Amino acid sequence: MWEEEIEAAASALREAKRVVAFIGSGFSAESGIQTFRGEDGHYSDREIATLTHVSTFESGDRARMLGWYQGRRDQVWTVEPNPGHHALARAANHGEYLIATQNVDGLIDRAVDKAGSSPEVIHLHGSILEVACHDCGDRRRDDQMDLGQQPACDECGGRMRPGVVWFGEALPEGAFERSIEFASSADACLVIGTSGIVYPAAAIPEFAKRAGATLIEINPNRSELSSLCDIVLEARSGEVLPRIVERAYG
Ligand code: BV8
Ligand code: ZN
Repeated sequence: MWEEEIEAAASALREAKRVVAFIGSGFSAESGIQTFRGEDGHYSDREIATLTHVSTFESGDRARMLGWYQGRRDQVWTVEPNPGHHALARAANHGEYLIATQNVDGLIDRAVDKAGSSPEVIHLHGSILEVACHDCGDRRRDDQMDLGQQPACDECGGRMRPGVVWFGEALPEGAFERSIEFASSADACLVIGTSGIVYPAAAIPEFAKRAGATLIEINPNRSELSSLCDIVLEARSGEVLPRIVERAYG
C-alpha cells in the first residue's frame, strides 16, 4: 500500500538539501497521546476546548485548567517516542532539517537525542515539560511541580502555569519568524499529523510551497492543508514515515 507515494516522497527527500517538517498532535498519537480534534480528540468534550485559552486561566476555572494540564504532564513522562519520531530524527542526519512542532510533549526532542542528529527544533506552542510564572515570566523545566495545586511563583508569588502557548497568546519570540524564514528556502516540506487549523503555525507549509518545495502530507484524514500538498499519504505517521526514510536514505 502507498508504494507510489512512498517512492515519490522518498525521492523528494533524497534530492532535498533543506527540509522543513511541520508537526501536529497526530504525530504523537501512536505514542498514546490524545489529539485535539477528530472523533477521540480532547475537543470532542466541548468544555475542554476552553482549557487551552488564556482567558480561562486569567478569569475562568483556573483550577480545572491546571488540573487538566497536570494530568497531561503526568502522562508525558510515561510515554515513549514512536517509530515516526525516530524516523524523522534519523532523517535529520541526511540534510538540513528544521522541525517546527506544535506539540508540547517533548517526544521529538527525545528521539533526536537518541538518534544523535541535530535538526533545528522549534517548539511553536511551547512545552508542558516546562513551568512558567504567568506574572513575572520566570520559566524552567520541572517534572516535579504539581500545577494542580495552583503553586505560587518562588520569585514573585505569582501564578504558575504550564510553559505552553494558549489561544490568544503570542508564540515564543522568533519561533514563527525562524520557521517561515527556513521554509522560504526549503526544497521539501513534511506536513505530519496536523489538522492545519491553528494559525499562525499552519501558514508555515504555505511559505514552503511558495518557495517551490515539494509538500508531503502524512495523515489518515484529509486536513486543511491537504489541497496544498503534492503528495498525500492517508496513513498513520508511525507506519509510513519509517518506510519513506528507509527508502530515501537507506
Ligand atoms: C496567536 C496549547 C496572536 C498547547 C494550543 C480566526 C481565524 C484564524 C485564526 C484565529 C482566528 N481567531 C483567533 C485566531 C488565532 C488562533 C487560532 O488559530 N484559532 C483557530 C482555532 C481559528 N491562534 C492563536 O491564538 C495563536 N496565537 O494568534 O497570537 C497574538 C499576537 C500577539 C499578542 C497576542 C496574541 C496561538 C495558538 C496556540 C494554541 N495552543 N494548545 C497545548 O495545550 O498543547 S492549540 C492546539 O491546536 C495544540 O497546540 C495543537 O498543537 C494545535 C493544532 O492542532 P493539531 O496539532 O493540528 O492537532 P489536531 O488534533 O487538530 O489534529 C490532529 C491531526 O492528526 C488530525 O488531522 C488527525 O487526522 C491526525 N492524526 C491522528 N492520528 C494520526 C494522525 N496523523 C498521522 N498519524 C497518526 N497516527
Ligand atoms: Zn513570578
